[in-house]
Amino acid sequence: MGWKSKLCTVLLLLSVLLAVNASLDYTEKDPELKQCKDQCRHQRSFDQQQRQHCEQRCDDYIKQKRKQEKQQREGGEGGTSFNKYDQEQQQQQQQQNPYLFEDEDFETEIETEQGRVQVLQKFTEKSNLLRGIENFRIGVLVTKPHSFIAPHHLDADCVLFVFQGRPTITMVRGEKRESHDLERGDILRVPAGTPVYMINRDENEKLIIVELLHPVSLPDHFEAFYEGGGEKPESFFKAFSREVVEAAFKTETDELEKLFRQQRQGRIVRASKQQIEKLSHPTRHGREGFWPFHGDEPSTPISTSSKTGPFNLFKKHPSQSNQHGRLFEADSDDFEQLKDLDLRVSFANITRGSMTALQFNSRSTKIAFVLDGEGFFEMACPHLASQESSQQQTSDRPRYQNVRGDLRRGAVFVVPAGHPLTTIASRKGNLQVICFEMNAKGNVKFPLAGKKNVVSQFEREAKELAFGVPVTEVDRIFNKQTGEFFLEGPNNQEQGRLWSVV
Ligand SMILES: *[C@@H]1O[C@H](CO)[C@@H](O)[C@H](O)[C@H]1NC(C)=O
Ligand SMILES: [Cu+2]
Repeated sequence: MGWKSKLCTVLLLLSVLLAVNASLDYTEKDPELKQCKDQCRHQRSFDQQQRQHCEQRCDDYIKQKRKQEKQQREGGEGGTSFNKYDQEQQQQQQQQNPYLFEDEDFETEIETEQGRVQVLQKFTEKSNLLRGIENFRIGVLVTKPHSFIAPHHLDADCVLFVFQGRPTITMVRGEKRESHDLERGDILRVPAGTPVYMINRDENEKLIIVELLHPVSLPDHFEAFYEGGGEKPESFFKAFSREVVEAAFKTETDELEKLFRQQRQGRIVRASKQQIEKLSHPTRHGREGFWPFHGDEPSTPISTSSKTGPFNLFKKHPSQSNQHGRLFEADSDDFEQLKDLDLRVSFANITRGSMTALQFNSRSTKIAFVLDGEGFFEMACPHLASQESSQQQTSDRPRYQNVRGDLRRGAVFVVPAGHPLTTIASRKGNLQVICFEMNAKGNVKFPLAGKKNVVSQFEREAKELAFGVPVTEVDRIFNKQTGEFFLEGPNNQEQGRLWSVV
């Protein structure tokens, strides 16, 4: 049987397989995809190219399937909204929710046996409404234990967040080299153009890193440049002409070719236990004393400066904490590396069945990445509503459109400044989200429900004038919820009926 027909059998088999356990990783979120790829890997007769081709076919197949499923879902029903246009509106917004990104919106930049890098499409590719953040990109890196990510530099500033695994990252800064052993909860800035390599020193855990990228050359596009390599990854040295390289290295081409030909395993490879040990460099305070015994030559000093080191989000006191969730935040006061990007990084751990109080950010536009759990968000957006009414020439449409998006691991959603939002965790488990918030300086989070909500701070007369009812009525509603920030969620969310019509 030729390998192509084998592939067909594999795909056929897969299309009848239904219930499989959910896989716990971003690289192969879809159990069907994982299985498909496993099959490719276990075809003995395949050479590497055939295997890759086979895996690519799996990707394409799943993408196609996802698209079809999505189309079907969109024909179906959404939640019930508070206002009277609910059904019609729900259907429309499901089709065109420009604020939600899912699997099929990611592109795979790197994929090897050991790991994968995925980059989210440009924000403006989805919608013009996102052009305020067009200069930012989101990436995800996932590797197996004991991996090595080949040395490279990016033409983009990068702020990374470690969700899982134990990476050691080494950066070359001018004549200095510095390494940082990172752990869960660490944030680190890798300045644009810094040559960097990384390992996952954990023996058992996968590495999961989420990155915010800010390109410095083209506004919305970045590239990686690999110093080392052979056939795969291809080193940028190979782009130069023979004479130039010979002169630059004072070496004959034959010898150079030997050097730049061997590596074939790609940009993420497996490292041995000994190599991992050598590449781990504890430079944290309190662990610095290990240095002379760590096998590092004194001629290449390792920096211990906290100015360039990581900041651990989870070691800071949560800024909000109750039984319904916890919020950890860091801005440039906590971590100077966030200053020139004017960025705040926050991590919300919303307890199962709970929600965040309706609220909005005064200046910040937020990019949120779902690390774990399921749930949904709802947002009020005047932009979408006005786009629609201009098409349909109707004046009795609501001014704010309900934007709702289902959230699951790996989803990304964007919340523009000023937009009221709530995020709800399903009853199945905690919803854990990492957020990058732009325009951090001077931003205020305004609660719209619960303690300290905006309306309760209005003067008596203002309340009456604004709502046209006695102040007691306004206060009765706005003071009833005594929780703050994280609240008990809706009861009947499983049916997808969030607010019932009164
Ligand atoms: C989120 O909360 C759950 C439940 O309290 C906990 O098990 C989990 O470790 C938390 N996540 C993080 C990253 O702290
Ligand atoms: Cu809007």
